[in-house]
Amino acid sequence: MKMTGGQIVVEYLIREGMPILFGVPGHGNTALLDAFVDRRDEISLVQAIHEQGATHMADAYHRVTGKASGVFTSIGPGAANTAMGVACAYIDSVPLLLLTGSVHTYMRGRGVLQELERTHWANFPRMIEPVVKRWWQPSRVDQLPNILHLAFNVMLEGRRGPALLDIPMDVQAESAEITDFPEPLSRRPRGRAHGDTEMVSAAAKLLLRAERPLILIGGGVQASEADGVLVRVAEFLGAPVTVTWMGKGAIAEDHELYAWPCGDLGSISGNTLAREADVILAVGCRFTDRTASSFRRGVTFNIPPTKLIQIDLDPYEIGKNYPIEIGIVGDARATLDDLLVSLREFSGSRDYRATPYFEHVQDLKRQWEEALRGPRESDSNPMTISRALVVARSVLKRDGIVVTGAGNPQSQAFNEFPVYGPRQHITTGGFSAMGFEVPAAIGAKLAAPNRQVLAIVGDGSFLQTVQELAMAAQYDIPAVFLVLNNFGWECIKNLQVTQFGADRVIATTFKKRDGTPFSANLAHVAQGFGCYAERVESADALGPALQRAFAAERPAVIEALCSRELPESSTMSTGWWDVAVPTYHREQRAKYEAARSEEALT
Ligand SMILES: Cc1ncc(C[n+]2csc(CCOP(=O)(O)OP(=O)(O)O)c2C)c(N)n1
Ligand SMILES: [Mg+2]
Repeated sequence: MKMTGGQIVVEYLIREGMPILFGVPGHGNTALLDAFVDRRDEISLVQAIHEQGATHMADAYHRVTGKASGVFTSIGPGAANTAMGVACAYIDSVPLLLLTGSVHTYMRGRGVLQELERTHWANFPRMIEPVVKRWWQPSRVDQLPNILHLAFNVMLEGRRGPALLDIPMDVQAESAEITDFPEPLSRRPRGRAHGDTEMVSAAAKLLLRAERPLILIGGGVQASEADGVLVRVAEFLGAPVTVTWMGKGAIAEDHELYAWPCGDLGSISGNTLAREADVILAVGCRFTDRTASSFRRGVTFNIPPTKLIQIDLDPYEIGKNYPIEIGIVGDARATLDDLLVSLREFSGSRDYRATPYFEHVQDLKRQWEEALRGPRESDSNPMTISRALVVARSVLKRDGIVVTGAGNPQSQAFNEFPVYGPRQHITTGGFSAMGFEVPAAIGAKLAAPNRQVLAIVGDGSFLQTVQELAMAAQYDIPAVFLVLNNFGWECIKNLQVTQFGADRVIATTFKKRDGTPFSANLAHVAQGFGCYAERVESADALGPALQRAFAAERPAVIEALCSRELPESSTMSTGWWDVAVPTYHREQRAKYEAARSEEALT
């Protein structure tokens, strides 16, 4: 059958079951988009306002459904605008197919409109190369079927991530005789990668001997849908569970063994249990500085002497930041399934509730709740973010999805806002990127139209991608956006104040030249985009406003004015984070150096 390059792409995406793509057109991809016209009942194209928004939408669509989606852009600026969103997806191992338009093969290097060509012709792929697993730039139409199957295998197999097809305009438009169109599953490995049997049984024995076992979970647990077996392993061992940003939600956070997060932003319970553990079972996590309190010994971890069992699909992560007792390369779910079988072989089930360790875990959890009580119940006006989060949690249904991105809202939701199931806490973990929340909440709502979706977003982050509200209004996507407006990049201001002094605030608050605080009226802005919107000044008014927002059944923004001065403008963090202090701040520098001397990069 004769097919154009565009038709081949569309046919293949449909065969893969890709439901939706997000993007912005240009002259560089009209030939590709034209091929969607005749297939629009089988696959949808959604217009974003900005290509960054499109990538966050596609990314969140996957995080909620587990299905990969795609992004389409023109050449040059349209393609370059995706860099941020593709980077977020890459660092968090999210599959995403990026389809960019590229220079006609016969014009390469001539400097056509929007071509990057001074070091190499048609050079966009090299701009994005560090954040895609692999990229292709076909030169002929008949290369496309093979490239498409490879791109899907690359995105979906092993540690997932984005793939790029940079498709020349002529390749989109010209046709070739395609006789052997690949059936996706005829070329894709199936099943899961199990960990080494001997190592799994060694891990089971070590865990059964442990007196203070702890389970640390990262994004790999969510990606492999290992949440069910993870809870059974935790209950079998009576092991408390702590999480990274990417792991949050894999265990219901009202489970008695849930210990809240560890790390620099982490909780009393998460950090105490992590540093006291004799054995840690870490699954699908990278041990970043944020999880490990910048590797400062004894703050979050004490590895060694704590013995580490690490399970990860990517061998690169094993032993990267801490030495291991046992390292197992494997899919989280398959390997935990095997581990549970092995545990049951060696031991009967135990009544963990009768142990002193369980009592200790409960006691630490109570301490954490107690520590949060002040900011949560604070009457400060404007309200604390902690109080706003309590109100938001009381409104959001149990299976609601919460989306965060950066700043205080992301950190505080991590520590203070319980979620009750996997794929319900959508956040940009590795990149912690401002601008993620608005488009990601839109993508999440499209992915789960029957569930509530709530973005919890700071004013700074909101303003970076606020334009996507127009897209949400255009498509009637009823996500709710709670904007915690503290008139600035408050978490960074707080860092300046606590590290350098109250008189060292620079370039972080939004102020007029005469020093008066400034903010656009974000509710009015949202109304202008066609959203339901309210500005709320007191915590008591927030609950009813959020109820109205969910009832509005169209995109809705609730702007809540929040505290701007410490201590009300922040909350507890019980770990350590290595953020450099200049030597001329002598006192602070001395303290910083003392703390830094306890970091151990092994
Ligand atoms: C794109 C991007 N630029 C800069 C940063 C650094 N940064 C992290 S949080 C933050 C401020 C966030 O402000 P806001 O969203 O208003 O939340 P707040 O901390 O004020 O509550 C900044 C500038 C970032 N994470 N992402
Ligand atoms: Mg702010």
